Amino acid sequence: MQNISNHVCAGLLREIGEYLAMQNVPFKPRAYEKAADAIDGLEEELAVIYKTGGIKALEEIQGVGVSIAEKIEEFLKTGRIAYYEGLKKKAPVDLSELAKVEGLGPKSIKRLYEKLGVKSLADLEKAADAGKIAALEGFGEKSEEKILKGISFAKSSGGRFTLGFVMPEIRGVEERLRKLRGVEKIVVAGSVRRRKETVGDADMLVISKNAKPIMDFFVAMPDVAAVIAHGATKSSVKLSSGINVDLRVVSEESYGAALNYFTGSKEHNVALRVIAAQKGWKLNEYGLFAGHRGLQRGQTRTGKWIAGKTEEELYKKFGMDYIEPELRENTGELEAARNHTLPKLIGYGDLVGDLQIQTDWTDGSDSIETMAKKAMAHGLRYIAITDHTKRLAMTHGLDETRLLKQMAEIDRLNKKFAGKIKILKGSECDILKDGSLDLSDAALAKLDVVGVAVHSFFNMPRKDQTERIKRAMANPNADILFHPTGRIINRRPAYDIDIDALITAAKRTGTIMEIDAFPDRLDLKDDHIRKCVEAGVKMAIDSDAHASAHIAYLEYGIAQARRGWATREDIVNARSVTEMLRQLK
Ligand code: DGT
Ligand code: CA
Ligand code: CA
Ligand code: ZN
Repeated sequence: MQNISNHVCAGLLREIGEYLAMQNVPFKPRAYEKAADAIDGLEEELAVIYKTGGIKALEEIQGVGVSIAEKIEEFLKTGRIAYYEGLKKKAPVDLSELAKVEGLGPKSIKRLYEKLGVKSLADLEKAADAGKIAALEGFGEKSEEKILKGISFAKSSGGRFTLGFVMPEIRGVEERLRKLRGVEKIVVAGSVRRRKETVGDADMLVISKNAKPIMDFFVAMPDVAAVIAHGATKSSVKLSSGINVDLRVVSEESYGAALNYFTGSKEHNVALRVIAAQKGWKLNEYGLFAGHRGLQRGQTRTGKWIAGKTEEELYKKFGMDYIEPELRENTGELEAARNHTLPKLIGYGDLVGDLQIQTDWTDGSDSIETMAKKAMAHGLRYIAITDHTKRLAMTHGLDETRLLKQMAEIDRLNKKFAGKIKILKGSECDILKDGSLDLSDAALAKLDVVGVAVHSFFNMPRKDQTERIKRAMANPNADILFHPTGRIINRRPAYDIDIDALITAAKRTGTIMEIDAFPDRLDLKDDHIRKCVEAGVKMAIDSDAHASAHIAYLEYGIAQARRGWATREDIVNARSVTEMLRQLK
């Protein structure tokens, strides 16, 4: 079976619908669109649904009939849909690219092709720039403006990868380069080093006296799909995964300045340069210089060289404490560094527990025992098993009876693992439409850790959605609000909620807010975390693992917590199990 995400499958079905709409086929386009929407809203992976229930289970998905279920099956099995490929071959335009432009539907794409020969995004931009779209009947100036705006959004949001997708690839490249002769130092900079939740491209720096063989090796790596640039000091490639990587050679004496420059963010760099200028200095990727007049780009020793060998030294010259890369977004870190009030961020080795883990009792793929063993391998001292509850029928969610059975199994395993790891009894209890919980209070009261989460009715009005979640948080059994905003990166925006009101409610009710570490969730976001820190609301960093390999995702949750200025004290599962349990309701 192919490893295909729901998002990719939904995208393909949507495209089928668009091709059909271009051919003026009635009804069918809407059916494909509906099925795609339903799949996008699924909590469960299609592959899992199919694996457990076959094509019949696919047909049970809202809006998915026999014919669409067959196509999903074909896609899951072979990674292709012949029907889609046939439609694509017949159509002359790049629909997947053009349909990304907001407000541009299949019908208008068809007209733009027939009247103006628009086949691609580039054609579209050219036509709009030339004012040709405004002149077209049924379009006008307003829609041309809208199209131009849509093009720039499609350009800016497209092509960003989640950190969790990029990180393993880039670490692989880094390791291969590190082994080469002549590499004195190799380091990843840019948004990857800042651990941003999504990454445009990866930026790497290497110190070497003989860079040519390194550049030659870099552009010839087996997973390079295209060489964008191949030079003596800078090369750029596109990996077969789609990620672009820049590699630059820097000199040892300006290593700190270069690392600082290429780590960014751009906003942080600009602000630091302004501070330098106020002192009569100049800062660039070669170093920090006094008496900047006459200094040319590329000259390293003109002007009086002040600092640049290490980043620590650089910040010190500014009278600042060292600023961790995760903080470099120009959101107050420079002032705090100067006032010596930067927080001591939670460390990458500080977690001792994981409070959200799904198993094969519901939609996870591994047993409780396998998850526990893997958690031990990661150095964790405790985990909470938090399977879904009955309302999520698709996941085979637990009712009160099965929950009791699971608790007995956990008791058995705890005897087996005594002294090694503690398995806590928990739940990812569904928040129902009215804010009540999916399991009885009596059942929840028996558990060690209760997470509550929204998995349905994403489109409620802001006030209602906020009230609904607040009601769930007020339940004396609800310990943690799981993935509080529900956003899924590159797929689904957060549900409309008043996050400040939820943080206030968390404070009042003693509910813990989760930082869900799953790479396409990373929910809470950095600015929400900062608000929790300021409000004194405790958080938990959880993997949301649905397979034992996912426990490694905790790293991305820690990164997110650091980007939100969180310290070890802010995170409950950085504490021993006894201390952690004491912080629950
Ligand atoms: P990304 O790739 O979009 O995820 O974000 P970054 O931050 O990696 O940005 P990128 O790859 O364009 O550039 C890498 C770093 O180089 C960036 O973080 C800061 C620095 N940089 C790039 N352009 C400028 C600029 O125009 N001015 C300044 N001061 N720094 C820049
Ligand atoms: Ca970058
Ligand atoms: Ca770059
Ligand atoms: Zn799940």
